[in-house]
Amino acid sequence: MTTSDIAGADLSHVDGVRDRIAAQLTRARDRSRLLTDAVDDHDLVRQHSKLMSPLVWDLAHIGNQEELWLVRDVGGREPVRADIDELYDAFKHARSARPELPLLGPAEARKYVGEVRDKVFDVLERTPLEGHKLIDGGFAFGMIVQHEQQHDETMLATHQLRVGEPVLDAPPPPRGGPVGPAEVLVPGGPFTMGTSTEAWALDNERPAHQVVTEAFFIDTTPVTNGEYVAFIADGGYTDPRWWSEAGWAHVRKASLVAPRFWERVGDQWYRTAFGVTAPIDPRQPVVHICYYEAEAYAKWAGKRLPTEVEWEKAARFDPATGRSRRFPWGDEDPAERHANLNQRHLTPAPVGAYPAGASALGVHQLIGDVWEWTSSDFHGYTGFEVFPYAEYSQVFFGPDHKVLRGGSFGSDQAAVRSTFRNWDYPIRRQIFAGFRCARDASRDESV
Ligand code: AVJ
Ligand code: FE
Repeated sequence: MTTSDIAGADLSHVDGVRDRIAAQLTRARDRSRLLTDAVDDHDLVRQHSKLMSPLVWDLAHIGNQEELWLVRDVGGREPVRADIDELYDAFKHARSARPELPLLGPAEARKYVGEVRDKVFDVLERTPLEGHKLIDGGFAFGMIVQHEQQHDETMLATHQLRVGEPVLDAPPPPRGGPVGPAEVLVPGGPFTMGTSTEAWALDNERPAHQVVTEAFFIDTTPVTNGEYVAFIADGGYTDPRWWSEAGWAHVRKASLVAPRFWERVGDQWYRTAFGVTAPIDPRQPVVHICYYEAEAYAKWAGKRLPTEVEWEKAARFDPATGRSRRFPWGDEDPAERHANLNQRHLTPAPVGAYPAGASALGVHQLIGDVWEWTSSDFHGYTGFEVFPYAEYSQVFFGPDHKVLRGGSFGSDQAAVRSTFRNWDYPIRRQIFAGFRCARDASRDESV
């Protein structure tokens, strides 16, 4: 099985909420299986980076969350394995400590997640999908589908950190194309941010609320490898003028000189992706940079990072109607022509590869390709309510985490929307993160 075998997401022929849930659960499991069957038992139990869990931890954790919410809570059934809850509670053990735990081995973990899944299909058949908030519209099932897909993206990042022969395979992304002007003007005024209606939206995306912005410019595309090389070549990493105080301290301490997984040979930069080393594609969005690098590049370029408000307005605002779309291209679910999602390819696509996915204002590749760092700290919107548990979002609110938007080539469409909010520490580079720039519009530019 290659990664493209798990990428099909057209569920438009599937009738009814129950059948859609079943199809999404199966899609997620196919992907988890692909990512864990691709390597041998040694690679499943070992730690490929202090930043990551052993793959076999992610697998059993996926099953344990599914058991907690769908078998026990929604289903009201007896526990499958109450004895292992503590091992797979992400708050009890740091990722770096997980390899030393008495974890289920690969065969046990596979058996466990299979047993849980069998019970979940039974619960799904017998549960009315309405009547209380946790289950309305199939929410709890949607939350668990997203949880599995989020861990699958994390496991994909573990694969990227793994050293050894390539084990994943996928076709190259579509070719790039024209994108029009380098920047797009987003008009000032109100727009609707967040959602109160998207059935599977998580608590931090809620509620829908009006936000007023000034006019601003946002880049039509994410910053590319070619553009980023110019920053490196101009001495960007050694010039404190471009870095924030925290960014400069970090770049010195961590000795950063280029994006993670890059290496220079003579005059050429190479990048290693999933075990394959090749010259960088100057037209692909840069990936595996931290927040501080994005911030420094933007300053060097005479710009800044967008706030998450600006990012979402550029993605959703339709000036013809004044309303906010579900996705940049409209209200329809992502199709292959719209965005580089679902681990269909193992790399960001060159800019201009998805003209059908551009926003009403003409901004490209907001969804898919690379997560985009914004300048915003992660906070609850006004009217935020914890649902259904504080450990999903609320415990991460505050100045320590920066918001990322849009999803990457490794995000599944079940787990990405224009309202979806991701977050991480500003020093992290193992996630599939890049960025685009923005700038204020001057008075005569904004008319
Ligand atoms: C939303 C991606 C930051 O992986 O830490 C997984 C998602 N929450 N299990 C993470 C999540 C609980 C979360 N992110
Ligand atoms: Fe989790």
